[in-house]
Amino acid sequence: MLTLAIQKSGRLTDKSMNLLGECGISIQDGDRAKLKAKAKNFDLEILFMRDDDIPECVSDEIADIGIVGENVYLEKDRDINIVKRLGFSQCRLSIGIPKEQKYNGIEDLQGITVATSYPKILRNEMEKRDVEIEIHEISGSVEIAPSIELADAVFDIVSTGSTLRSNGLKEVETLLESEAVLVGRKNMPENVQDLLEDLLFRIDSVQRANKRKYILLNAPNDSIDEICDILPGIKSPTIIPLKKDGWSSIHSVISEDDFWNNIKALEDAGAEGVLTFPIEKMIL
Ligand code: PRT
Ligand code: ZN
Repeated sequence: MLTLAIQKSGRLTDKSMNLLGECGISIQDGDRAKLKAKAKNFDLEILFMRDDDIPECVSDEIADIGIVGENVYLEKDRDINIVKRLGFSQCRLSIGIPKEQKYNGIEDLQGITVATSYPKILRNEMEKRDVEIEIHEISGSVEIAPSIELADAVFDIVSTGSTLRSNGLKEVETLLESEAVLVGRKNMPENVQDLLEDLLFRIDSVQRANKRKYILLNAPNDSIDEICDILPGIKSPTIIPLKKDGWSSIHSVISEDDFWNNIKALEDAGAEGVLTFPIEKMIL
């Protein structure tokens, strides 16, 4: 059996459960008041816990794998691996200083005191940048530290920046970009490794599909070559003749970015009736 630790209740919980759902794994009882659940159709057990406990739980081999923010993985610094980057719950870890203070560059941070719940990441990142600071570790409400003169600056998670702004701070340096990651323990037994490979295969299919769209459009036959150059397709687009003489329907798969970047070119080439559909899974 494969044992997966996920956050019991927080920003990662729904997205972690959705990912399992997209991988075709349904959970026996969705009652999260319980600490454990089993999958109905995959040899998987789920442990629900605080995100901070997940790296230790994986390094102690209570769980084989876990889903955490990269920030938590790095700060806890356990002997575990990142098995897969998951792309959701993106955020950045940044330095914020009082908004009225002038800022010319990272050298302005030399010698200041910074309040944070991420002392290890902060120390590493500042060492890389050759700037010496004093770190004041606090576990919550980091943003209020400058206003109560506990520190000159803060280092914390930023997403929209509104928490910093509402505490009279401005973001001046991003030291780390983070996203949810699947972490795994070292030296997995072979049967557990096989189950993990199966799960990773499913996650890859879901990630490939999420990045792409199925596109369908109509075009005059003499535009087909030009449109096919714009739409590379998986191997080659499918072309089906329409009842209307001299016209065809072209079907292909396109990335979301390519779609928006090429929509004008498609129109200029004579495409009409352009439709896109989400793809549920893209297996190979
Ligand atoms: O209870 P438990 O310990 O399990 O949860 P938690 O409270 O420690 O974590 P949680 O659920 O808040 O976040 C889990 C993970 O989500 C984090 O470790 C990050 O990897 C990721 N994440 C993504 C975020 C945010 N975005 C985020 N905006 N984590 C926290 N925030 C907070 C941040 O702490 C700050 O207070 O949101 C505020 C900043 O947001 P903006 O939009 O105002 O800039
Ligand atoms: Zn936490």
